[in-house]
Amino acid sequence: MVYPKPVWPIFGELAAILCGVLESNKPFKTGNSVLLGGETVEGIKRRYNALILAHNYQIPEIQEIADYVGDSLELSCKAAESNKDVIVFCGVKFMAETAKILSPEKTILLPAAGAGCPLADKADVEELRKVKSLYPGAAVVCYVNSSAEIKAESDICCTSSNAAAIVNSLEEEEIIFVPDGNLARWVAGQTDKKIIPWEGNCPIHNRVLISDIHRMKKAAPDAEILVHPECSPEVIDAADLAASTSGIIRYSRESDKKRFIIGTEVGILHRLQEQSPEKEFFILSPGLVCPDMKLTADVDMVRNCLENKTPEIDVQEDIRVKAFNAVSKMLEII
Ligand code: CIZ
Repeated sequence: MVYPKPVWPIFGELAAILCGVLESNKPFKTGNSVLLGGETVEGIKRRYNALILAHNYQIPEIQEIADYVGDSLELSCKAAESNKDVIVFCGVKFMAETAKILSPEKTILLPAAGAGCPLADKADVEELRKVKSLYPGAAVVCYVNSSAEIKAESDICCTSSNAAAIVNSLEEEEIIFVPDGNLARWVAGQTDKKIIPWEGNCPIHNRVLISDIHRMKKAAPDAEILVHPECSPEVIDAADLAASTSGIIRYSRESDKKRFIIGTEVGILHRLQEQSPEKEFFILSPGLVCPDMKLTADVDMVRNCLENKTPEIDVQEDIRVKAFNAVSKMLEII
């Protein structure tokens, strides 16, 4: 098959226009006066015409040097809106891929070459095609935590903050939801549609136990428990709120409560504390540490990645065009 030649500026502009809808929930912008081997971060970024993005789960040191900190979609939109040539995405591979899907004309760098996502790895294109053949009338909704190939095979993408709205916006009554089974079941509770869950999960969120909730409720009975919908249904049921990382950050900032127990990756505590310095945050379980997120271990890795322009993330053009359709359809709806 022959695919049309890429029309980069059109993709970039379209992504930026579509992303405009996320403006109301702006990622938090950090300062960046830290020295990177004698040169300020500002200096090194200027030299390379680069933008540094850090996911909410990154270590504090990395969040501090970033232009923007946020969830994967917010950051990919920041990349699309930016006029910089080089984007350093401090996160994991599917996030950098999403940025490349929206901004093919830019150089997207991922400082930690091996930073993957075991949840994204749970979905395989051949398996998905088999499931699709079993449910010919079903739409496929893929969570943003998925490979570019899975996005390309899906009708529409979603994030944890818009998953139920995306599912409810579709005409189809049957939805194959890939790859997170816990998120799929959480969405099933918010729709009349039949959800066919993929049985993948995030080993970090899935590790949280109901006994963690009981233990922490005893230790801090006045605190509210906020968990991510990648946690198991029992944990979600026992919590006060299930929400995306940006949802957890917004809720705790706006709430009258003073103490919160957080059921998502520990890196988020830095941003929570920064946004609400007068409040107290506790992690729900000591197991909430993502080894892939922690592979971006220090600022030197970011500098080396910029100096050497590697590891660079690329997405095969035919896959990228199809994946762009799934991501841009989501952006049209939310
Ligand atoms: O989309 C993201 O960044 C992830 C992994 C979770 C979230 O809820 O923000």
